[in-house]
Amino acid sequence: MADQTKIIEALRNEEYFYMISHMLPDGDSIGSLLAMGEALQGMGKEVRLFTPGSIPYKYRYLNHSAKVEHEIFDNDPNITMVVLDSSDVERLGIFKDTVLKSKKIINIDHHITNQRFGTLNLVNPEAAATGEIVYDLLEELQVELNESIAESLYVAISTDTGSFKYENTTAKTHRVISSLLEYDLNPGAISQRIFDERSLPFYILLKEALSSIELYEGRRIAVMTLSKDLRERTGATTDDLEGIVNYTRNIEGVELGILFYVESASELKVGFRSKEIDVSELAGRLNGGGHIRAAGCRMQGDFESLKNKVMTEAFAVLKELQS
Ligand SMILES: [Mn+2]
Repeated sequence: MADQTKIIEALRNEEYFYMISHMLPDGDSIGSLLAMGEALQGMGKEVRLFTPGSIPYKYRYLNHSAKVEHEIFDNDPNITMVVLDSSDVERLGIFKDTVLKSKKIINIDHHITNQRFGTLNLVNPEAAATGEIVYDLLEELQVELNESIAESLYVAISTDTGSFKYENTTAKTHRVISSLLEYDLNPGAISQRIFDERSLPFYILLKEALSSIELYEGRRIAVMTLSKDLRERTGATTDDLEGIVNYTRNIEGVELGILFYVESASELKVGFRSKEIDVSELAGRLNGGGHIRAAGCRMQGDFESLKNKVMTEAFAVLKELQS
């Protein structure tokens, strides 16, 4: 029996679920978590929702977001874990060990680099968002959606498609969105809240990020550098980092955009964006992962030598693209 069928059975038959999404939660992880949580509760299940780390302010208006827990919990290996939008268990942060102890782990995701750590895995890299997979599951479970489930799924799918601008957007995406819009959603208000409105510290940080840009390889690679110290000086939170890396790729003629975020003297976070290069593969060479046009990795060591290492790989993939 295919995992998807077994997952439907498990969701129908089990009584207790812990639903968990990844750290540094984004709209897809939060929206999928809230939608699926509310749907299962509506089916009479006992459900607790978890994210490692707090929910970004702009998503806190979503129904039930206040019910999401962030602390480690007592674990009973018989409780079914539903992990959403997480390519590997490391991304579960403090919940990793608890999840791995469970006898039943349902892994629902769309990252091409997903490690298939579940006892049941539903991984569909064709789906634009985990929210799209959740929509299909709820349809198969014959769950009647309501306005708040529809809004959570809308947020999940619209964020992971960059408001339907990214190339992961498909006809299927729009079919799903079309049926969600039947539930009296207000896409203008949602996109103003989720995409357009940013904090003032975000714009101050963006100014610093833009002035740090270096161009390489005939302006085909754009590199931004930020540090935790700089971020804190601007008053920006880690949420405010979201989306900044996109400004590298958006420069005319740039193929590959890189953001170096220096967390500490020995820790570096790297974000990749591209127009044609498969950056999930590039990130994979550096023990990271992600999507074809948006990926990243974390590295340990001193900044200058890590930067050299990343740039060497970046130059190599650009050369492969040209050849
Ligand atoms: Mn996602």
